[in-house]
Amino acid sequence: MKRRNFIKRTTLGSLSTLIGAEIVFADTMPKGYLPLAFQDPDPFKMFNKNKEMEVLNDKPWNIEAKAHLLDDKITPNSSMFIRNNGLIPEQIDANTWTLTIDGESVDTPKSYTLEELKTKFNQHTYQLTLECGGNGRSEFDPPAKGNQWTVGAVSCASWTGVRLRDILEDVGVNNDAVYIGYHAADVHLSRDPQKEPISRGAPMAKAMQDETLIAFQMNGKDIPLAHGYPLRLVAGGWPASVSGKWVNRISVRNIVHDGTKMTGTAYRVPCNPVAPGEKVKDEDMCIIESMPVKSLITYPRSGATIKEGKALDIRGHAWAGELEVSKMEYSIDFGASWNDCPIEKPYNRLAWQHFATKIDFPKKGYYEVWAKATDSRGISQPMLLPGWNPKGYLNNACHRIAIKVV
Ligand SMILES: Nc1nc2c(c(=O)[nH]1)N[C@H]1C(S)=C(S)[C@@H](COP(=O)(O)O)O[C@H]1N2
Ligand SMILES: [Mo]
Repeated sequence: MKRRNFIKRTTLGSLSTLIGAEIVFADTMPKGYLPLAFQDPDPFKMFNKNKEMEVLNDKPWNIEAKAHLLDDKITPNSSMFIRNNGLIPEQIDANTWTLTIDGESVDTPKSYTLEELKTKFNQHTYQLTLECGGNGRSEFDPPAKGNQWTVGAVSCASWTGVRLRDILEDVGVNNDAVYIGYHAADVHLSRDPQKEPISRGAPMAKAMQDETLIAFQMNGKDIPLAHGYPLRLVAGGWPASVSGKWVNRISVRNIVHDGTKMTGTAYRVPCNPVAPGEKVKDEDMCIIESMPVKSLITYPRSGATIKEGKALDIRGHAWAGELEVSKMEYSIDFGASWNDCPIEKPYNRLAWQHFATKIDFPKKGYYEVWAKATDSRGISQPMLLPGWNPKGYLNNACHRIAIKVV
């Protein structure tokens, strides 16, 4: 990226200064060659991430948070997970960026500059929970291929933008519209320009919700590059793969969008439960829509110790896709009994909710605190694992932390 251009313009002498040693065989170094000393980028610096984040993959970049890094009510960039299917676009010029609305259900495609989007439509800000469909994948058995996310592929940031609905109404959408599909500027791993790393979407009803935004700000600033600068679709409560980063086109489709990662086992699960490892026919797979109820203890970290006779403060967040979390409970006896835990109302629809309580332990020893949320339909998190599926999606098992009372 910038670094490469910088190297082109840099003399050998200054390269040596940067490396901190003379390049002894500089004469025979190929012209334009980038010394390895500059080839291993530090993802924590490059993306401004907390050093405790876990890099699961560097081609493409996939980085997850740990539970305790998600303690803030609004997730800061420094602890927001990164999930990329391809390569981050390298040349972005916000001044010439456009969003085009097209597709079978649009008679006359229309394009907007960022400036037009910002001035023509009302701006809205929502806190929106974005959880990767594969969060928790590492627990499934038989294991599923893909990034082995544990618990940290979830965030709830504050997103500012304009409603997709307002844009679609401005363009004019025909009655036969069933789905929107996004297209973005990231590059396929093969670098083949004909291929898209990912192009997903949502049914019209989700596209038209108040909270579905075409966002240009995250937490009050330009969206960080890794999270979709300069423009991103944000659809809270659904698998975060629906929230296309670096979006430059949205197609209004008269069929269920058939872009990359909309079919096969990608972001689809068996419509009915299957035995672990079972082969599932393509027609028996359903697209993931609203994410299931889930929670995360963000304080203390697992492994904490506390003095006998003292109460333990715990806190965290819970969310339930399109629904609200109506009850929060914890257990210190491996789920044999449950205690109520106060939980706040969401800041807005599709924002995660915060819980906190104090826990007393009967005597010295090893304990686990298990957290369980229940959604407004009365559905709770499973204690250990939900139903198996081929790609290891939707693991909403109770989060558990270990505590020693000494
Ligand atoms: N253009 C584009 N959008 C994308 C992706 C991608 O690879 N390219 N990944 C998706 C997936 S699978 C997830 S989970 C979220 C991750 O968002 P984040 O990296 O901002 O946390 O972005 C989604 N949007
Ligand atoms: Mo994802």
